[in-house]
Amino acid sequence: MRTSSIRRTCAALAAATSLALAVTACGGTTKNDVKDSGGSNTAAGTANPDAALKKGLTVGFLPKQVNNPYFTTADKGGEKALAELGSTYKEVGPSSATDTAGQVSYVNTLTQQQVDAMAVSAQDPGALCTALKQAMKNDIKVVTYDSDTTPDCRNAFISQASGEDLGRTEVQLLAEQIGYKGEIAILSAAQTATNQNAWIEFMKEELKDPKYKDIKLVKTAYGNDDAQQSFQQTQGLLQEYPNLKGIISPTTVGIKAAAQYLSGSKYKGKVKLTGLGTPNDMRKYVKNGTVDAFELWDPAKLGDLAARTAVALASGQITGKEGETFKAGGTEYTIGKDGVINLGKPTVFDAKNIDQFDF
Ligand code: RAM
Repeated sequence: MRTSSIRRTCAALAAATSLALAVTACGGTTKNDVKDSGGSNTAAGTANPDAALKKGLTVGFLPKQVNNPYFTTADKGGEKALAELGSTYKEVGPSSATDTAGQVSYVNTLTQQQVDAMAVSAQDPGALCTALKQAMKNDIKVVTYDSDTTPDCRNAFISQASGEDLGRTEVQLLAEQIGYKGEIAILSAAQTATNQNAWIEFMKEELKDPKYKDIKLVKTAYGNDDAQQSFQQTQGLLQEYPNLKGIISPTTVGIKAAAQYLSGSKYKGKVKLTGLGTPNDMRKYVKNGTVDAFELWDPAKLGDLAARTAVALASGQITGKEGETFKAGGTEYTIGKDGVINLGKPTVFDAKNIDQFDF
């Protein structure tokens, strides 16, 4: 057994609760012996771009929320990529987007199970950090995807698109739809969500441009990525602000619930709605005139890149440092500042193109 393997398995032992795992971890032949006997022998912290991609790894996906169609699509992308790479996929996660303690315990479980890497979408960056650092101490590679932690709590972040682009373009889309005038509100996900909070900051930055001087952001509401709460929050916004002209909902759960509310109300087509949604969720609201245009990336591609990055990290091809490059599914990616890897540009969907997409 290599030193790193011993360090890893015995450190994991500290976190382990079962004797069976303890025996496996510090005695006999383990999965890690087999795995580490071939492939690269990269010292921690030094990337070897020529290292072969390891096979037989296990990568755990931990989304914000398992019963959210967005994450189902994203994680399926990860599963497919791992099958192609000869590694194993598993998914664990809470069913509520505000079950922060649940997410922490899933990280601990994956650590105890000694997965090779995990891909995590953070509900609450603060809460997850200690558990993720513990995972990394156990030589488990950590990538965040969709919703980041702070850079010291993971090896790399797979960003769906530049946060600045997303925040600014959502304001631009809505401003055009309401003729650059009137009250607007934001319907977000959980109050702690790193991704939504980052986008909202850029929305506020964009709104400082004098061309939006007649637009007023009156409230940010939180529907917690729960369909019913998001529906009620939309209803509440319109009761509180009867002159509301538009809503931005940067969450697939929120925008769908808001569209559902608006389409059955007197506000249909009058109060404009944009944000981030899946074409399959939003198709009917685009066709019935509730929504003009909204945007998103392909979640499956995000999951695919998260899986490929996890395997590249676990194989020692990359360490997550700025400037390192690697190939994932035929495309070359360069790791940016703070270990961020950008998937690309989002797509804007409207009546003209929505039927070309199926996710
Ligand atoms: C929801 C989640 C996810 C976000 C998408 C746009 O499904 O909040 O984190 O990226 O919306």
